[in-house]
Amino acid sequence: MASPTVKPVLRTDYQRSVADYWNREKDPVNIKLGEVDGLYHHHYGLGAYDPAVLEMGDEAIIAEMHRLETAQAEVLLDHFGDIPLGGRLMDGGSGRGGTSFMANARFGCEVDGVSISEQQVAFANHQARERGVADQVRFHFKNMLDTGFETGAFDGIWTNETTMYVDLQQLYGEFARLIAPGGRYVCITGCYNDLTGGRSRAVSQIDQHYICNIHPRSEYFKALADNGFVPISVVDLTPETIPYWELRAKSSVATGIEDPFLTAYKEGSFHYLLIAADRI
Ligand code: GPP
Ligand code: MG
Repeated sequence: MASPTVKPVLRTDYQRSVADYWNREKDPVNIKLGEVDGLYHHHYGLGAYDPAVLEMGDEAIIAEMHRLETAQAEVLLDHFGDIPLGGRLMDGGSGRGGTSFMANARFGCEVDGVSISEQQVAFANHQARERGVADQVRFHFKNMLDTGFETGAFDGIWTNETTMYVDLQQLYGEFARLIAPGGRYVCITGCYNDLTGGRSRAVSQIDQHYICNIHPRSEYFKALADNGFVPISVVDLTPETIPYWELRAKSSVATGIEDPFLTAYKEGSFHYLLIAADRI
């Protein structure tokens, strides 16, 4: 009998280049912030910063940036409402695991994180063991476009700044299969503004920096509707993320991408958007 064909996780040159970037990534802007309390994030921050930190030195600035990044993940998780006891969530593009650990701590649910970076998966599974939650929070070297998880396995899925790496129709086709009817999808993303006409220079600079492909706002709603998702909340988080970028620009861990973000947000060519949508 022929053995079943095992599909590789990385299927395209593009996916291999993205995996390579994240396998090598050890930027202080992420590592130093993670070391504050052991929650390692790969997303930006929300809310006002305390201006006193500017007088207190670098360590205080880094701790404040980390606080804003953790606040961002809390806002994302707020949009799930209640997750039933024994529920199961998936983190699409789970990075070093920060949001997954927060979800497990908040809901007491199981979490499966998927990433195409083997380094990130190994790092996050190590964190899960250190935190004593490896029986509930697991990270997998899987492609979120085709995870191989069973149909209807999840009560909800989120993507925290990862959708700019994938085709949205493929992504939401897979998520529609994975989320049980009545389950919820929550997304925080950066998207470009259809009204300002194509990618601005600043948006193109962000794409180039991260090797990603930022989608227009309209594409999210079309792809969600095409795949059986009905939005319940749409929140423009742009005004709440600008202070994070202003603080980051003043910090020792600035990476050079701060100006394009601030330009894109302030000129209106780019939005930091949250979408919560139910699977019908
Ligand atoms: C941040 O991760 C997110 C991305 C790389 C995706 C791009 C996001 C957009 C909203 C366009 P990170 O925390 O690893 O980035 P950085 O190293 O810059 O902090
Ligand atoms: Mg970061």
